[in-house]
Amino acid sequence: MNTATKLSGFALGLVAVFGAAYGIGNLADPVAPAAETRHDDTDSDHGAGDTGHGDESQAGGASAHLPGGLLVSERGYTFQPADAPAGQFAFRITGPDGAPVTRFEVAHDKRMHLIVARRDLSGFRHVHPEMAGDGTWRVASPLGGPGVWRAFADFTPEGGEPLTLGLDVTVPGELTARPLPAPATSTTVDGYTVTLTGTPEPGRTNRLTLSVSRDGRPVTDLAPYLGAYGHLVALRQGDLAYLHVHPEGTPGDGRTPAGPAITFAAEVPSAGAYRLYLDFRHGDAVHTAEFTVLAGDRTAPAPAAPASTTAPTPDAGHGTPGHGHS
Ligand SMILES: [Cu+2]
Repeated sequence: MNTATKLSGFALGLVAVFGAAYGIGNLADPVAPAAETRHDDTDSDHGAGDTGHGDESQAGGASAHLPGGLLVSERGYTFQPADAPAGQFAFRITGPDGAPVTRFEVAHDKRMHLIVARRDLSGFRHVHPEMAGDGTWRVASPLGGPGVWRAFADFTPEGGEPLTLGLDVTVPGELTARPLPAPATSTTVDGYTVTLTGTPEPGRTNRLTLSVSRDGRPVTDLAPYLGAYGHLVALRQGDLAYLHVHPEGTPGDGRTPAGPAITFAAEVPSAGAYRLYLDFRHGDAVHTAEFTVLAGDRTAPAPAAPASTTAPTPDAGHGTPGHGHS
């Protein structure tokens, strides 16, 4: 495979890197976006990476390529909350003309993916709102309790490029801050054990493999969910920069097994702590397995709960973060 050649090109910019998540390797994903979505910075960021290792070229000047989800408004599109009755969450995406957008491309089976996580990285949910004719999206509220939540609208405007906008939403009430769980390579959810191999290193594409078992036996009959055997979202601690990563291979392509392993190609935009959320389907149910991973400098201080939280939250029972992964 000439995957490495492709990767060196993709690594030239963060936007391009995230684009690679959709089209990595020889996966012919029909919704694969063009890697370049913006041309408002120097042209030298693009197109020169096919001949060698371009990893260093962005080190000093990547500010124009932000990870997804950090902005509430980008490229003329704005994520606006809308009034909703109790128990519902509603919003609109307005376009460059200021009017609500009503035409979206289908990407991974849906026109709109709404992901939420509380700012302390707890409470992750991935849901699919329904759009009314006026461009208002509504869904049963996925916000699981008091606190400040980050909502991510992950969509593709018709004829446009994929975009993820982020919006803070406050749920009133008494907040119990939760420290970030320590890095781990295995977790359990709903009776399944999910094991992570691979470590993300900034500045390169990393292969992450998540293997699913139940009762000690590998699960080999995962069901396709949104056109894949797994969906992986990574959120960076500190600013909740958003990476949505899709696996290598697609169900039914004749070479991608239905488990136990789901392999992703991912690149993280910096060193630091990330929370990974794997959505997978087995039978009729969708499960979400969560991991904390550390990228980059593992001699750095261990991640802690955000310093501004009011409650001191000693990391009792979580061991020593920062050196726990192989
Ligand atoms: Cu979705």
